[in-house]
Amino acid sequence: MALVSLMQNGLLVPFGSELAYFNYFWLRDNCPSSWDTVTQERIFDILAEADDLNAAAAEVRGNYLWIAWRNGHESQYDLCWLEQWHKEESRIDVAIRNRRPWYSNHYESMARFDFNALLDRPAEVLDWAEALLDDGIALVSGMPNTDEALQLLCEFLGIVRPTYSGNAFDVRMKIDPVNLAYTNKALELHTDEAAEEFPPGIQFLHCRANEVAGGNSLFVDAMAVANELKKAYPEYFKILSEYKVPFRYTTHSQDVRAKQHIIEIDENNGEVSGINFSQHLADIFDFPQHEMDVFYPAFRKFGKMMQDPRFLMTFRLNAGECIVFDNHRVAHGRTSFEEGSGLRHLRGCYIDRGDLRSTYRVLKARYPN
Ligand code: AKG
Repeated sequence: MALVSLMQNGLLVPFGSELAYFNYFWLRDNCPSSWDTVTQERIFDILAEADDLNAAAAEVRGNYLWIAWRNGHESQYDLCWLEQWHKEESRIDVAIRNRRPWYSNHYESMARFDFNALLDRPAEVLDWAEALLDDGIALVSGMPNTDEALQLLCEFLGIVRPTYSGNAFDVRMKIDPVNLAYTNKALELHTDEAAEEFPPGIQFLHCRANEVAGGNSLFVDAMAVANELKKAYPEYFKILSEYKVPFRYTTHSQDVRAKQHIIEIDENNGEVSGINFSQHLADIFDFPQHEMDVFYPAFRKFGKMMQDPRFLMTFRLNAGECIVFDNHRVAHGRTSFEEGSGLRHLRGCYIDRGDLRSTYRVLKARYPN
């Protein structure tokens, strides 16, 4: 029988020629009896355990590790499960999938879905979620010309996430515009709502009408650009991922401010997880003037790389289409359009990235292939 060695704060389990160490608190916290079988939430209170929590005996029994705790409780752990933790194969996976970079020619190969097909076939929603996780962008066509259609589309993936613009916003020319989107001016590449403490994750832009001369859509995989910046100009990449930049959004009744990293790094794996970029919402950079000497070249290089024809995808959004994209990964904008040349109306809203990942996990478990 394989011998388990009891130590002061944990125990050693033999896996082949290796000895794997497990901490007592971790083991007790994750005893199978710690979980409510219905809600799958933990019902065990580790805080109530003695400070010197300790095993009285432990041994391998068949495929299980058995532990008798000093307070009389007994636990059994599946050895394969423990081995996976030991090999770090069970780390909680937040990001889930690998992101595929894309470039200016992505329009033809962009993942496309039909509103009614999404409505009828939940497995289609899984494909859509995968495309959004991998590429950060997908096009939905066949959208009814209603507010409710957009709300429903969001609800396939999550819950509409309100922002300082409310539950949804209408991009069309307005008499007293509170932001540049509501004019006919060009909108340079940006991510939305960088002035919010937590800028929203997945953005939906439902095109209800686009009859104007001009007004084409611009999209760029800013994650791909950031990774290229990292290779070509590591010192710029460092600056943009370390400095926090102030953003501000003001209306007659709002003054929303937050500081963001231009390039966000995933602290779990050190990879680019997103960006915040908006010249029109950037507030006055407030770090010491001599630091502007290094910051501005980095900021300008990154912004110009996003505009590079190699990265920038341009196309026309048509009535009945909804472009859905990761607002932390994909920067967007539009060209200016001629006033009086027709109607242009886009309706937008957001859900959180976490909602997308959650829906993906649930559907993946339901439709594994
Ligand atoms: C925004 O509302 O943030 C936009 O970028 C609008 C895009 C468009 O008008 O095409």
